[in-house]
Amino acid sequence: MSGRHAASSGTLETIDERLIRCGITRRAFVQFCSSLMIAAPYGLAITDKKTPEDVAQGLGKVTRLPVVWIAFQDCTGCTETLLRTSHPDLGDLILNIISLEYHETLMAGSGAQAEEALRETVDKYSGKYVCIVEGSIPTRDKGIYMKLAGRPAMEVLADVAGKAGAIIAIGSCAAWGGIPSADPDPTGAVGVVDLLPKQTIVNIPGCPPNPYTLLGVVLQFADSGTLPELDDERRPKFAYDRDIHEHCPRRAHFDAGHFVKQFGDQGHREGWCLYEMGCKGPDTHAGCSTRHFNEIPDVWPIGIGAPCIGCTEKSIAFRVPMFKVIQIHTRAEPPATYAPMSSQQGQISPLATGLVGLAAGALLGGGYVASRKFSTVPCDQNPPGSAPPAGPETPGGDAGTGPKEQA
Ligand code: FSX
Ligand code: SF4
Ligand code: F3S
Repeated sequence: MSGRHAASSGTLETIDERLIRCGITRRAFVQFCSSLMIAAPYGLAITDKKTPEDVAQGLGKVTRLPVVWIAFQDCTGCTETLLRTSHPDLGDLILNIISLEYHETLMAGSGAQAEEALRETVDKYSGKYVCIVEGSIPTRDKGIYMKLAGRPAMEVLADVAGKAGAIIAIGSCAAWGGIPSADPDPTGAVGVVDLLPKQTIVNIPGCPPNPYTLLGVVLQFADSGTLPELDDERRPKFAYDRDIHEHCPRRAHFDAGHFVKQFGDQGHREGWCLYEMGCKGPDTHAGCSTRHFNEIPDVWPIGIGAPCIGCTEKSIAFRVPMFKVIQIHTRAEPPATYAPMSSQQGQISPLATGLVGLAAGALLGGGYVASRKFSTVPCDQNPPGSAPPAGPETPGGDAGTGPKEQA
């Protein structure tokens, strides 16, 4: 179904009409479009090879897509990530770009009134709306662990998602079970795809995911009725095709063999690599290292000094302990733009630092500064891939037991 087709029903406005009516400036909309382009540098039809003004012009003509948002076992983090922007106007703008017809957390009505609103929306836009599902669905004991208006969540899902034009499972809970499915999984929590395997479903895992990924998918669907290309896990490739490690700002320290050994140690304070603290970045596909949260630079796990827990990966987050060191399966080559920083043993070559000083005409001063920068904490003599790392003193309490690798 196409958003433009929906326009012919005469019931929904275009994005331009809505923004003008609500007094939202063109500048704010163009800024939003430029953020969307950063989140989806390629692979999203609405932003491909365009300028922010082109994107704004194209999107302005699109009919606002009716969205029905249902929530099951979750923490509401996915809703928060969409609306908890660093400037409140952006949250407003987002709600004007899509037509959020039903969302239990955000709507004023409750009880029978809310139920009525859901029924009306589903009937009115049957086959045309996008159903966004947040949270996992309990299946144990016939799904009795979560009911809405007396109906098990499984039944609500089949009814509401079943009549949608497309389904988006937002967050790791809706994509594959997430936190509620962690051992011992008391409710038999599963993702949408487990219950509706034949439906058109886009998974946007992350706990929470980046909101621009969701908006990109919704807007492409509104514009052309198509979905972006997906990977084997049904994740949009434009947002999940690279691993965190590829563009991590700490990658140079990984290559140089500089590893944090304990939270708060000198290496941690200097921003060294968190691999030995259990960082799952090398095996985790997501754009967090280049697309930070809340539009604030460095607001993402590694940016604030915490290891990536692999929240977008079904086989890692809430399955592999947070601080356990993993074996790397998808080692990325250093980007070509990085100058080589380490010898094969993972140490800075004294010759290299000396030459830098010589070239600057200040051998002693330059060499001293360079050696201070890299030598306050000894480099790891056994970088990943050469020999097992020494066991970090992790909060899990299993320090000193040697390598703790994922099977
Ligand atoms: Fe929370 Fe969403 Fe995590 Fe789950 O995100 S941020 S527990 S993925 O369903 O609200
Ligand atoms: Fe960054 Fe983690 Fe890779 Fe280290 S292991 S470079 S902290 S992604
Ligand atoms: Fe999740 Fe790792 Fe990004 S924990 S938010 S995928 S840095």
